[in-house]
Amino acid sequence: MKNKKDTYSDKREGVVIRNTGSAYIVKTEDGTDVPCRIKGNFRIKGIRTTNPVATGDRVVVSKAADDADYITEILPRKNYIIRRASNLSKESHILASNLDLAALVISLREPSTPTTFIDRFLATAEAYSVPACLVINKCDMWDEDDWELAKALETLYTQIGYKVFFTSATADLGIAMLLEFLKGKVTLFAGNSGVGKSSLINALIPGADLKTGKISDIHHTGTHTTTFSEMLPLPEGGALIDIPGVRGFGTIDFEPTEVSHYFPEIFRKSAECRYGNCKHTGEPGCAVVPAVENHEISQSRYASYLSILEELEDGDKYRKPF
Ligand SMILES: Nc1nc2c(ncn2[C@@H]2O[C@H](COP(=O)(O)OP(=O)(O)OP(=O)(O)O)[C@@H](O)[C@H]2O)c(=O)[nH]1
Ligand SMILES: [Mg+2]
Ligand SMILES: [Zn+2]
Repeated sequence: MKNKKDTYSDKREGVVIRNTGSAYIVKTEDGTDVPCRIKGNFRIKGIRTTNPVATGDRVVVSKAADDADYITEILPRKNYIIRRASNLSKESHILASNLDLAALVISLREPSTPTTFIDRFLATAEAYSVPACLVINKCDMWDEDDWELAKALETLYTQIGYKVFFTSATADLGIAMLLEFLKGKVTLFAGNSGVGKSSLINALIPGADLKTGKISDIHHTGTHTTTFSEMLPLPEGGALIDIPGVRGFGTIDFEPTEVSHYFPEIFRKSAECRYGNCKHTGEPGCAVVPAVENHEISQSRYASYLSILEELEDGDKYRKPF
C-alpha cells in the first residue's frame, strides 16, 4: 500500500470526502479540507478496482518532494459496497467505504428501477456486511396503481427485513421520517441515474446545494448529473454520500453456493433443504422451490437469485446487464 521509492513528510490522517476519480479532497482530523492526488504507482494488493481510493476511505496524506499532498496509505476498511465496473469487465468499482448504511434510492417511473437491480444491490450489501434500506422516491408523482405497486414493494421488502421509505424530495414528503433514521449514520445513497439521490440529499441537508438534473434531461439515457462522489455531513451527526447514478449492478466475487446466503428469506428457508450445498434449482428435497411455488418466497426475488447464479455459471461469457 505504500510507495517505497518516494519520500514523504508531514503525515496526516483523514477521510476522503470527495473523489472525482483523479482528484480527491481529504478532511483531516483538524477539520481542514486537503486537495490531494495519488501517484501512478499507488496500488492496493488484492482487489482489482478501477478506483484505488473510495469516498469514505480513511487515509494517510503526506507531502511529497514537490510540496503537493498525496494519499499515501489507505487504512483498513470496515466495509464497502462494490460492483462490477461494466458488464464485460473483471474489474470492480468501489462505490464507497466505511458505511453504516446503504440506502438504495429507486423510483417507479421516470426512471423505473427493475426488481433485479434492487435485489442485486441488496445482495451485494449483504455480502459486504453493509445494512441496507430502500427509499422509493417521487411519491408526489404516483397514481393509484403506483401506490399499489409501492405498497407491494414495501410489504415484500419489509417482510425480508429491510426498512422501506416513501419520499418526495421535491414536495418534501417523508423526508423528516427518513432523516430521523439517518441521524448519526454514514449512509451511501445509491441508485439509477435520475431517481433523485442528489435531490434527496438537498432536502435532507439544508444548504447542501448539490447539482440535480433538469426535468428535460430525465429521458436521455446515459446522462449523469452527478459526476463525482461526495460525502456531506448531516447537521444532526453522521453523513450522506452522493454518487453518480449506476445503470446496471453487476455482482462480483460470489461463489454459486453462497449466493442464497445474500437473500435472507431464501437463506432461512434453505435450512430445510435436504442437501447443504443445494442451489435451489430443482435438486431433490429442495425446500426453496416449493416455497416459491406457494408464494412464501416471492417470484421476483427468486428470479433475481437465478439471474445472479446464471451469470456466475456463465463464467466469462457475455454478461447480461441485469
Ligand atoms: N416529481 C419529483 N421529481 C423529483 C423528485 N426527486 C427528484 N426529482 C427530479 O428528478 C430529476 C433527477 O434528480 P437528481 O436528484 O438529479 O437525480 P440523481 O439520482 O441524483 O441523478 P444522477 O446524479 O444522474 O445519478 C430532477 O429533475 C429532479 O428535480 C421527487 O421526489 N419528485
Ligand atoms: Mg445526482
Ligand atoms: Zn434448496
